[in-house]
Amino acid sequence: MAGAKALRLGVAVLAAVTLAGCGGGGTIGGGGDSSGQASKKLVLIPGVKAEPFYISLRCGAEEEARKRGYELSEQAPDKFEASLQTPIVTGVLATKPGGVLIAPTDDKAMARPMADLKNAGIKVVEVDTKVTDASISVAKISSNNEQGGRKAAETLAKLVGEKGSVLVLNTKAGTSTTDMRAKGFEEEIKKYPNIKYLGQQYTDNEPAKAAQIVSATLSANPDLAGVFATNLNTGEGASTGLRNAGKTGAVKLVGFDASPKQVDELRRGGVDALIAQDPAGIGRRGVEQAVAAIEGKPTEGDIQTDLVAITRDDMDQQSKYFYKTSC
Ligand code: T6T
Repeated sequence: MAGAKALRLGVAVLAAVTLAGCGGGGTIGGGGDSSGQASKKLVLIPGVKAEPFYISLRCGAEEEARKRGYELSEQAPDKFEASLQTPIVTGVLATKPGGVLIAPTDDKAMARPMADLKNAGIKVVEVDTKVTDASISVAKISSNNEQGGRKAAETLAKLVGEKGSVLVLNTKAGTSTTDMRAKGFEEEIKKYPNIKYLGQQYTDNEPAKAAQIVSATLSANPDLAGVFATNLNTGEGASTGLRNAGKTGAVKLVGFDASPKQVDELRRGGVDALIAQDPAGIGRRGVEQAVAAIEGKPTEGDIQTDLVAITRDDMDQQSKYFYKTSC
């Protein structure tokens, strides 16, 4: 990207902590053994199994749990689906850990099973996504997703020369993070009068569906100039769709996340910029907040972690933001 420079979003800006003054609850974590001793067991329930963002989040969480003398285990659904995540939560409830770190796969459907954890005295921390009921968790840690969407719009507008049609590929309605990214994008893209916003289409978080939507949109809109893909799977699928249509590099693509596949596409020109999160930082802060709540100390409410926009020009300097496939 000519003249591109690192578009750092926020080591100083977005890592701010919004002190919501949420108490961690004076009582020691309700989860525990028969002696009433608060459990030092934590369970991570990510949105989906074996996916680089959540693997990187787990790496940070495991590191922090080890440091604090807590034991962290993980139980993950095979797909990003509330119908698969709910029975996992119910099963974890029965084991009565001290705390659960969860990325809810639906901002409404997951509230009930998460409230059951809270009502059993288990400290709930939301990592990455969250439910609309803000009373359940003792802390919520995520990227500043709306800001990330705004930065994606600014980056894409620059890439397309502030003209032509652009499309947003979202994942599934009710995923709080990607919905906020799309919202930020939609608000920011209005600032470019010569850019026609085609709206957003949902991919069910399936790369193949993302590729299919790109192909269909290109047929209906020959002036398609750019695409913003709101997460890892959608970005990988969009790269494939553009490649299949012979439009790699001609239609500019801004992705979100930085999986090894996405980084490879960035290097090969299959994607033009990535908005990377700090999943390990989310994991570390999530454990920190769960331990504070279990030990009866104050928690920090809403915590926002770093985001950084990475281009081909600066990717080698930003490699610390590349996601992992193992810890
Ligand atoms: O983008 C991340 C995460 O922030 C989002 O909530 C769901 O999708 C990812 O896990 C990437 O696939």
